[in-house]
Amino acid sequence: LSKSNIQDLEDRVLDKSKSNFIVAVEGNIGSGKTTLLQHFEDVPFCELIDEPLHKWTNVYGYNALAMLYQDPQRWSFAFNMYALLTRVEMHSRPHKPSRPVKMLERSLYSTRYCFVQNDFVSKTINSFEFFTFDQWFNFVVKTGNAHVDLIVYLRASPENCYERLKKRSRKEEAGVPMELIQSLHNLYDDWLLKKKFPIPAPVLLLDADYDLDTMKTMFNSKREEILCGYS
Ligand code: DGT
Repeated sequence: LSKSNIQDLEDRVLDKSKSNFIVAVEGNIGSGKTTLLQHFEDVPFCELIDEPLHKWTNVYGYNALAMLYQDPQRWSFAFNMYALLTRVEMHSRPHKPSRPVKMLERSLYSTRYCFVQNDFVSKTINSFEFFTFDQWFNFVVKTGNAHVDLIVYLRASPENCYERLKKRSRKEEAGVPMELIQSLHNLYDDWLLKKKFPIPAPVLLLDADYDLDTMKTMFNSKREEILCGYS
């Protein structure tokens, strides 16, 4: 984005959103959420809060993400409880005065409706663990610590997500099976398209199956919608 573009964008976005605004970027593993966040990194009125991956790979010296994929039965519950904590931190971090738009990589909602739901259905967590997480989730939502104003859903085919995942070859994700990508894809659709779970904010659906350049052009043309929900 050029400097004059950004100034123009700032005037229009801030005029429309009127106050602080929280955007959650959602989508499967490998759908391109990081690319979207990076695309807006020069926008001075927007604060980017990416996924706390560095925290998950070093929890008091434990690589929790690696443990999760090595033994999901043993570690899913602990991982998701820790994810709940780090996500609440993302949601509730105060807006910086000069940055009224906050853009989050995922939200507490996808931890619950996609990851934890998948763990419960595939039996990597049991009913007691599921209800414990769910009670915490409900409490956090009820007490206003998971607010979002807009969800941007990057929807890519499971095959593309899996390809990208293989290509970037994060060592912790070496054991991620295609079944997980497929299941998360279905759960994202259940939640954000079929509305089988509560949707906390309006959804902007973006087709994320295109190559990088095309995605960047799309992000540019939709920049106002992405940053404040209006074009
Ligand atoms: P991107 O840019 O769309 O490819 O997204 P990434 O890969 O930068 O980030 P993402 O969303 O794939 O998350 C990193 C890893 O953390 C991935 O292996 C999935 C896992 N993960 C993220 N959130 C949760 C969660 O809430 N629960 C569980 N169990 N795993 C999670």
